[in-house]
Parts: sequence; C-alpha cells; structure tokens
Amino acid sequence: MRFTLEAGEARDVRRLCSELAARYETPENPEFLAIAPVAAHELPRRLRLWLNDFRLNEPASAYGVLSGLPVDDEAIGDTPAHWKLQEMRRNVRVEEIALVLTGSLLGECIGWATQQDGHVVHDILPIKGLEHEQLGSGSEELLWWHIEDAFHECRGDYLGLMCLRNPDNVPTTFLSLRDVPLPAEVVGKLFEPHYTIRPDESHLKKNKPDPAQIVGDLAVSYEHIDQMNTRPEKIPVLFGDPKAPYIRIDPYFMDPVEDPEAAAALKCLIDAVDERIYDLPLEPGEILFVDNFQGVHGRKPFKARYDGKDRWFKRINIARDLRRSRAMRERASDRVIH
Ligand SMILES: O=C(O)CCC(=O)C(=O)O
Ligand SMILES: [Fe+2]
Repeated sequence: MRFTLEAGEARDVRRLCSELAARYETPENPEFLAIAPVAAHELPRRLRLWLNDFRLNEPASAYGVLSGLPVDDEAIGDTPAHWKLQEMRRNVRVEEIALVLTGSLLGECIGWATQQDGHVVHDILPIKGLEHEQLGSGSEELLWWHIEDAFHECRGDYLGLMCLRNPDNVPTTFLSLRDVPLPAEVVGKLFEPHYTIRPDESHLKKNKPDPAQIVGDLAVSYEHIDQMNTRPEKIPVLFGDPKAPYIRIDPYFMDPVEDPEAAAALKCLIDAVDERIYDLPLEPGEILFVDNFQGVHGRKPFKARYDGKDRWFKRINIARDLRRSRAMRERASDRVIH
C-alpha cells in the first residue's frame, strides 16, 4: 500500500511539524509524546484516513509507504557515526516529529530500556566496527528477516522506518505472511508452542556504549534479557486466527526445535519466506509502516562509506495498547519498557 501526499498536504505537514518542533526540543519529550495523538488530528484528513484503514482493516500487504515529505539533504547534516551522538539530532527534529506524529495515528510509540539507551526514536545507521553484526547498525552482512523484537511478548504492533538518506539505494526487504502459502498441517504445528526466540543483539549488554551505566532498574532490565537469553520460553510461531494468522519469528535467533514435525513446519515456513521475500528500497522522506504482526522485514548487505553521507534511517516501535506492557513500565504514560 502506497500513499503519496499532494504538494499542499506535504506543506501542511511540514508547517505543523515545524510549529511543534519550535515548542518541543525533541519528540521524545514526554509532554510531546502525551499530546502527539491529539496533535496528529491536525494532519491532512486523507493521510489520517489512509492510516486508519491500515490499522483497522489489516490489509494483506502488511505494509504502507508514505511518500511526499521532502528531506533537504544539506539541512539534515551529516549522518552521525553512532546513535549515541545525540546532539546531531537537532537537524532532523522536524523529520522525527513527522515520524512520531504519523505513527501516533497507529498507536503509542514505545522504547526499550535495553535498546539504544531507552530512546523512543532510534537511529539506523552503519557503525564502524559493527559491519558483521546482526544489527540495524551493521552493514556488510545480510540482516536476516525478522519480526521486530520477536523475542518479547510486548513487541510493537507496528514499526515505522523513515528514510533520511539512502545514497546507494540499499533495500529493506519485506514479505507479508499473507503471501506465504502454507499447508494446513504446517499451520497447525506452528500454532503449537515448540519454539524459542532469544533476544536479538541490539538488546544485549555488549551493545550498550557505556556498560558502567548499567545500574539500578537498568541492571534488572538486563537481568531479564539475560534470562530470556539463557532460558527462553517455548512459544508458537503463529497465533490468532488460523485462517489469517499473526506471526512471531526471528530465524537467526531461534534454536533447533526438538519435535521433528515442529522443526519441519518451521523449515517449511522459513524456506517459503526465503523464496518470496522482496526488496523494498526507500527514498529520502519516505516512511515505511510495517504491520509487525503480519509482515517480516530485513535489510540487504552494503558497504558503508563512513564519510557523513551514509544510509540513515529513523525507527519507531508502536503499540496499539500500552496496557499490554503496563507491568514493565513505571507509570501508565511511560513509554520505556524495562
Ligand atoms: O535498515 C533497514 O532497512 C531495516 C533495519 C531493521 O530491520 C530495523 O531497523 O529494525
Ligand atoms: Fe528490524
């Protein structure tokens, strides 16, 4: 599903986001996050209707690309060398606000205490030294297709990926489960809890830039991650309606399956996705909204430049219902899951 803003609509979005950027330093300001769903009422009606349809009707495509928002390559400055260089965010405040504001039409933006220092808006950019890691900040390896934060019961219902810069047209990869034909007995097996998914690298201690900061509540969060890593619970890969199932999978971080039929069912699904997954390259200003219950995504390998002009995306995770994670957040309105 694609949606292109008309020139006048794009100007209106830009004006609204610029006004908000003048009031809030960053879209991560809790006051901004609290009013974002209301401020989003001021977005163009056609855009609101499109996202409402995406949320409500769960189209078989399992994704939506919003285009038409301009990005000024010079004004956004250099691609930072690392996501921890937060001062570089001031150049892209309007873009970040556009991402959070449109995402707020699908639900509430959430973050993880154990990922990118608890930020709600993430930077996806290649980091020197991580070229061969299974991370958004890797580059030279294929980023295996996955459901975002599949290991976690409170993973987002949606993912928003905004392209700020993509000079080599490096594609995101994508496939909707609706496009994967599976025999009924395979579906049946995948509905049974035979499978384990360990936390992906982005949540591990080793990817925290300053491990000395792991104290107090954060130490408890990392303990929780350690536990999920050493003793992952057994879960089904498919759930919901057997006629149109939802999916929870991250093959790279799954263990061999004991039950032979369950193992064969998983292999059948993985092979079917591998055969069909396709490139979905994004251009600057485009936002890809992924239905994280129905579509898997990844990224093709590429050679980073490290010259300030590297591929640069912003990412948000969106929950339809914040209450699902209430026990892992300090206050009702908090966004960060511990
Ligand atoms: O870089 C991309 O296109 C996608 C990376 C990814 O899977 C993610 O950021 O979650
Ligand atoms: Fe991802």
